[in-house]
Amino acid sequence: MNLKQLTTSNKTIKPNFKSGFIAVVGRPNVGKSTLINELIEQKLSITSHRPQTTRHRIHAIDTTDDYQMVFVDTPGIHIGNSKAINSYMNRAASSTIADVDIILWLTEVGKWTKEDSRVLEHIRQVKVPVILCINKIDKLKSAQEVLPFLDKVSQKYQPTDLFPLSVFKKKDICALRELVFQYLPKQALIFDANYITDRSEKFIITEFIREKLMRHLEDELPYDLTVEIEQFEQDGNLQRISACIFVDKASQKNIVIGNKGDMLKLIGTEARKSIEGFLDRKVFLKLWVKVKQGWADDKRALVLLGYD
Ligand SMILES: Nc1nc2c(ncn2[C@@H]2O[C@H](COP(=O)(O)OP(=O)(O)OP(=O)(O)O)[C@@H](O)[C@H]2O)c(=O)[nH]1
Ligand SMILES: [Mg+2]
Repeated sequence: MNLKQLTTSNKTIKPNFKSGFIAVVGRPNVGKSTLINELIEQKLSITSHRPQTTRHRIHAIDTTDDYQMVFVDTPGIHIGNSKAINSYMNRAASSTIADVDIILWLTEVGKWTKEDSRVLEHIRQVKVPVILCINKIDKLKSAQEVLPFLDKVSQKYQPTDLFPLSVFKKKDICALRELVFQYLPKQALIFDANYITDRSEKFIITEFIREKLMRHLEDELPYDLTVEIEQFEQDGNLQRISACIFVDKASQKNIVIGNKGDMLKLIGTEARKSIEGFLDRKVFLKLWVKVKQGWADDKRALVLLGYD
């Protein structure tokens, strides 16, 4: 494609335009999804204090006059869980590593685990630039404290760049974006300039509902549930959404509903606000809870529930 001829939003794309896929990978809970939301300055990927929040690969697209960065959020690569859904999540992450222009590998300062070593096994196979991000340095009392961890990880692997950061610091996010820009290949837009994700509105909405469930429910319960949209209709400026929360056991249904429906009401209110922010219109959200025993370890059920 001739870059000079490519136009978008009535603007000519610059001849030095850059674009590419940037995988964000790492073990669970290191801050991958939070980083992506900060990089694109929009909430697309769900986050929580719990490991294994992200279940699907999601493209988050940032387009300017100079570049298009397609960040690929991935589930945390993990060990110890052997259900079909865990294999699906690990596969979604490891297959992404093999097929991008740049890798952002996230770890957490001071906490190298067996799962980081598992990620390293995948990273060793790649030939593209790898930026090893040491996240959560805001937890340190002084910047010096990062040095022993930098030493430790450098002995295991020499990335293209080592980049200590806190995802919550704007300065760090800007510096990381500039570093990514350096490694982006010169090429035309991959997606239309108006796209922000490869996922549908319905997908993002099920994720927002699941985020509230991840954040409010305790113990193992959030891992035993999934969300499916049953009705999605626009009525003027009102979006009517009906969604079903599938749990694994009958006893879990009562916990999700809560005492006099309190929990479901809380989840519904918080999810509705997030969805309204995302869609930029009023939302009427109805939530149901149903039991679908064994769904997380049933390959056919997983496909029907969107884990394909
Ligand atoms: N203190 C601190 N906390 C952070 C930072 N970045 C992320 N977190 C927190 O770490 C937790 C996990 O963040 P996520 O973005 O969901 O992590 P993830 O790597 O996407 O996790 P999975 O989807 O489970 O693989 C959340 O509670 C975030 O608020 C950071 O720089 N500093
Ligand atoms: Mg995540």
